[in-house]
Amino acid sequence: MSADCIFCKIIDRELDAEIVYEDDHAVAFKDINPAAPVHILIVPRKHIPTLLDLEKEDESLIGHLHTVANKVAGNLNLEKKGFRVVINCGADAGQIVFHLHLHLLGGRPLLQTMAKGRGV
Ligand code: DGP
Repeated sequence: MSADCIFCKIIDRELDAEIVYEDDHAVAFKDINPAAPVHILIVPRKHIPTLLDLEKEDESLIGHLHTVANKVAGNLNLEKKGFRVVINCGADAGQIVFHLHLHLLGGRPLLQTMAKGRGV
């Protein structure tokens, strides 16, 4: 846990969030500023600031986060129409929370959002 990390606080229930899934290694909750009808953040319980901070030992964890994304997408009935999974890394990608997270986006066609720059 990192003391001033908002996602660590959500994981530890010090901050409120609408949690839709959790297990021993990951927590998934609704984004506070959704860019699509479905916008879920999937975070590891382990505090890893960015994708660049992944270590060899985290390889199974990053795979697990994608499995969780699939599970949550299934729970929210996104399998048929599809969805997008995005990781922002660093300033040019617009990363604002420095606790590694996957954005799971769906519920509408998303091609236009990439063109407009809010593919998240
Ligand atoms: P990124 O740009 O990849 O770092 O996206 C961070 C996302 O986190 C952004 O879409 C908004 C969301 N977010 C920021 N603060 C909070 C919060 O306190 N609660 C929730 N649920 N989401 C948050």
